[in-house]
Amino acid sequence: MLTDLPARIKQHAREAGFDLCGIAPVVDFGELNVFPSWIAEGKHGEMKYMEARDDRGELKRAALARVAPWARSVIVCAINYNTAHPYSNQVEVKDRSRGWISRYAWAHVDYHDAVLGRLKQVEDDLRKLIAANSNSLQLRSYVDTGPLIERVYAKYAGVGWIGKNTCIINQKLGSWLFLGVILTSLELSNDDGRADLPAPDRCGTCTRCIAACPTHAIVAPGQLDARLCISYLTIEKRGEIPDEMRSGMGRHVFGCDICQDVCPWNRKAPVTSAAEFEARDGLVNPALDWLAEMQQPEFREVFRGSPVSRAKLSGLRRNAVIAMGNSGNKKFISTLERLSEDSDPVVAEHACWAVAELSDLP
Ligand code: B12
Ligand code: SF4
Ligand code: SF4
Repeated sequence: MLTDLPARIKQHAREAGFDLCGIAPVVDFGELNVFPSWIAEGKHGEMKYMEARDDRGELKRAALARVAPWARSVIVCAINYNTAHPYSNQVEVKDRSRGWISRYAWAHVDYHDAVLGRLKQVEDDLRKLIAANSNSLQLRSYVDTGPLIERVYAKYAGVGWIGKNTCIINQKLGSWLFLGVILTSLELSNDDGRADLPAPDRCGTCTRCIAACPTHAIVAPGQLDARLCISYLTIEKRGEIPDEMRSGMGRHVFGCDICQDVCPWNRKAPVTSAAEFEARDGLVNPALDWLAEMQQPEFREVFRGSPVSRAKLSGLRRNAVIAMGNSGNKKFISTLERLSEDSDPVVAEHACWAVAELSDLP
């Protein structure tokens, strides 16, 4: 076996365009014990895929050693997706006729494809590198969909610590990072002279993210109730948004960045060098009436290949209508009255709610 393999893997990850790379062993880390109770308490809401179990009835995402018994190490890669545009809490984006799509979803590309393509490149390099030494090499790359909680492995690989907002934060890059993992049958160490594993927690006494979350979704440091999170409500939740959650959503139409925008570790976060994450025209702080009245052909054209397509047209229009109701901007009333008779019953119901919200204003 090549003794400098971990260093070479990290070099290949850099060549593939990743900003960070580390290696974690396949171990039942303590943080994984939180997951079964998180699911049992229903904090995942309607994200049924989180409940997937193996044939022994164990939750797949917390049982990597059982689900992939051949896996010995997890290569964790991260790429910076930050672009030079304002944060959602900055004055430049306070126009009440506009909404917020989260930073990760402004680009032409879906991060799953962008990250997976790079992971495959690292996989290929690795196969070439050790083909002569091993004929039983197994490698499997995942972005989001693997049988593991990526952030826990990222912490033990030294990519960053898990902040109180539950995000992986790197001391130099902040938290605007996409993660991707390669499970491997190789027994790899991460001991390239680093004494800082797992990544030390640098949140200290700060609690800005918890205080800033408008829907109180961070129920304790490092613990999120997804049912209360604007990101879940705008991206994952189908159909009707519970009445009591609507006003807290503000003008968010897809995802939410608040708990990262307020984080001091993102104050000087560098901008990505990956051109594909540059924002598409019109998506930073988009006009709400444009989104609320959008029809399928334009939706397909504007959001082709974008993460926003996950919400589907109906979800995006529903979110835009709620945002209009929260905007305090009475000029939207006539548009909303028209939308309250929309052929999409979800859009129509939320538009009725929004009209009532705006009409009640002095
Ligand atoms: C489901 C999911 C969501 C859900 C639930 C989020 C969540 N916090 O669980 C929703 C839709 C809300 C969501 C939102 C977002 N997501 Co998301 N999401 C995922 C996904 C697919 C699974 C996450 C998961 O397993 N959650 C289960 C819970 C239990 O795990 P957890 O919250 O991470 O909690 C662990 C730790 O916090 C730990 N822990 C740490 N300290 C402490 C302390 C104590 C006391 C305790 C008890 C526990 C604890 O215990 C838990 C493990 O059991 C991952 C990809 C993956 N496969 O891992 C992406 C992922 C986490 N998401 C990501 C992103 C970018 C986002 C958003 C920023 C998108 C946006 N702008 O809207 C937001 C961020 C919201 C937030 N504050 O987390 C990135 C995160 C990158 C990063 N830097 O951390 C990931 C890794 C996707 C990727 N491949 O890049 N997401
Ligand atoms: S993404 Fe928004 S709603 Fe979700 S925890 Fe962070 S601040 Fe709260
Ligand atoms: S805002 Fe403060 S507490 Fe929250 S993740 Fe950032 S440093 Fe940690």
